[in-house]
Amino acid sequence: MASVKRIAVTGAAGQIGYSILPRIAAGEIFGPKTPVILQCLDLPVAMDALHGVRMELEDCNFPQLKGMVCTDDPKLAFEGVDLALLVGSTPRGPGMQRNDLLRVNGPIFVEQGQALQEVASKKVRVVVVGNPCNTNCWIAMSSAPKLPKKNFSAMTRLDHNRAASQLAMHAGVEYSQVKNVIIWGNHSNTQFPDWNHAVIAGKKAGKVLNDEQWLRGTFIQTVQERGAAVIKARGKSSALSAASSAIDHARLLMQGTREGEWTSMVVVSDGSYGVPKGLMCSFPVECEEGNWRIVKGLKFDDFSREKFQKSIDELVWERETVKPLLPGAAVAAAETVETGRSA
Ligand code: NAX
Repeated sequence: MASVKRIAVTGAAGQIGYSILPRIAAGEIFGPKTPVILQCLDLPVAMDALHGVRMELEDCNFPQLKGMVCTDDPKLAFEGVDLALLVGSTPRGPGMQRNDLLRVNGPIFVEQGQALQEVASKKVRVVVVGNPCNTNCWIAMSSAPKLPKKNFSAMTRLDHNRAASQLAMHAGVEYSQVKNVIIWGNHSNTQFPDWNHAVIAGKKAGKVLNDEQWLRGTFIQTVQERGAAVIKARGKSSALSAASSAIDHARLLMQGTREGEWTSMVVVSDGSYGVPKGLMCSFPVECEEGNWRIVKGLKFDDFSREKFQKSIDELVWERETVKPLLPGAAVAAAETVETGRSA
């Protein structure tokens, strides 16, 4: 039997929490032979609801589930964890602009980054789902300067899955036939879903579809606006698909991508593809045993470069907007990452 893994989930009483917890408890991230302990965090006001989720998980009799912690204290929730899925945050309310959301959620990720640094395993992998996830991840990473930057990532796998399924449906093939789409940039409607390197049943997607107008227009727009379309249809934001994609993200990170395949993931830029060093940006990555590397050497045409640059510019603006939220020491550490200067 593999050694037990402790997995923290924040916002555990929320919609995504409800969909993701049973899948983690069933062993979908580390594999069915690895026992898990779930360490669930939510706000004090959500403790009754979280207790109900706990009862349901107990009632499932998952053989891999060896224990559960349910708490409103980040230090208890993150104690000794190997993996932390940071899902909980304040949703965007009516009339809220993106910078309002950044300012409301920033302090959550300062506190959680600091708590992770203090009590989590030194090898902890941190995956941010709560929006705006790129910049929340940058805040958490910058608030935990003693943890390696490479241990932090945020989720664009939902956008990646959306892009792949749109290509599959347009081509009339099964979902599994589409590989290597890429989401570049921000998890927002400036993201650039890129089909140029994707393959459908082993052939270049552009050649198989032979429909440049659809790819440059409807495809990009559908993927960028899919979250809003789900809200319009369901009256609630994506939860089942977000949970499923978070499972994909964490499983691929921990168990590895297949030979010749990549996933999209928000990771800290090393300067690749002209993305400022230190920015949390979505790239194509290959993964192995909890580590990722950015796929290098892919080419952009002018159209793609312009789309990607728009998203990079938005990320730079977001980072500037949240910098005042970081405690002084964290700002200095973050600037060291950006400039490569030592403190
Ligand atoms: P819900 O509102 O259903 O649940 C959020 C939960 O987080 C609530 O139970 C709330 O009490 C809790 N929470 C709030 N502040 C907290 C804190 N400081 N510590 C611990 N828990 C806290 O939202 P849900 O639909 O589950 O979505 C969660 C987050 O995922 C949102 O920020 C949402 O925008 C984001 N999403 C990210 C996606 C992505 O692709 N990266 C896609 C889906 C989703 O929209």
